[in-house]
Amino acid sequence: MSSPPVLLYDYPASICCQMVRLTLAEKGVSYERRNVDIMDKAEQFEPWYTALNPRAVVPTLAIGDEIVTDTMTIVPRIDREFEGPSLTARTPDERASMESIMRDVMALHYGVLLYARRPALGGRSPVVERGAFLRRERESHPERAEALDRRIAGNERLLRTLADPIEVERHVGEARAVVERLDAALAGRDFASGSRWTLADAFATAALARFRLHGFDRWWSNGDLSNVARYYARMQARKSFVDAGVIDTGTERDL
Ligand SMILES: N[C@@H](CCC(=O)N[C@@H](CS)C(=O)NCC(=O)O)C(=O)O
Repeated sequence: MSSPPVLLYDYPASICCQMVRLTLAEKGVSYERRNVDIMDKAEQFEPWYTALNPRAVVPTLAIGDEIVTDTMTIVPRIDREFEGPSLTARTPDERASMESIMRDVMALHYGVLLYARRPALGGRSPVVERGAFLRRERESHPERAEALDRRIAGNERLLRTLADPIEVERHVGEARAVVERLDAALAGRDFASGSRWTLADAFATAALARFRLHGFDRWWSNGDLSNVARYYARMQARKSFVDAGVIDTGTERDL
C-alpha cells in the first residue's frame, strides 16, 4: 500500500511541532517540512495559512489532500494512518497513563516558563515588544484581525501573569509537579507509559527538552528525580531525537 505524501507545516523550536516530528520519526514516516515563520514574518496569520489552520498556529499536517490540525488530533492520526510500530499503549492502565501524561504536558503554560527566569531588567521586555509587533501587524493587515486580536489578548494576559510573582510560581510549580509525576510513573519502566515508546514519550521528551532549554533541568540533574534524569538521557540517545531536531540548548528567543 503506498502512503500519501505527508507535509508538516512546522516551526523548528515549537514544542508541539517537536512532538509531531518525534512521532513521525518513531513511526518511520517520511515527510516534507514547510517552515512557517511564526516570529519575525508572522506567517501564521497569512491567508494561505489560516485557510489551512484557522487558529493560526503550528503544527498543521497535510496527509495527501487532507489537512489535520491540533497536536492532540495529529499524533494519534499519524499512529493510526501509517505502517510502523504501534505508538499507543495497549493495556487500559497504560493507556490511562499515556493519556494523562499527554494532557498534563499540554496543560502547562509554556509562555510563562519561557519568561519566568528572565524578567526584563530595564528597557522593554520581549513580551511587550511582541505585543507592539502584533499590533503593528494588525494595523497593516486589518483583514487578519480575528486571529491577531486573539493573539494580542493572549499577549496581554501573559504580561499580567508575568507581573504577578505568585502566579509565575504557580505555573512553574505546575511544570515541576508534572516532572515529579513523570518520575513516579517511570519507576520500574523504561518509557513514560510502559515498556514501549508511545505518544506519551513524544510529549514528555518535548516538554523535558523545553524545561532544559529554560534551565529547569536543575529539577533532575542534581540527583533528584533520577528516573527522569535517566529517562531523558535515554530519549536524547534515540535516533528520533536527532531526526526530529529536538531543541534543548541554545537561544530561548525563537519559540
Ligand atoms: N492547540 C494547538 C496549539 C499550537 C500552538 O500553540 N502552537 C504555537 C507554537 S508551539 C504557535 O503556533 N504559536 C503561534 C503564535 O503564538 O502566534 C496544538 O496543539 O496544535
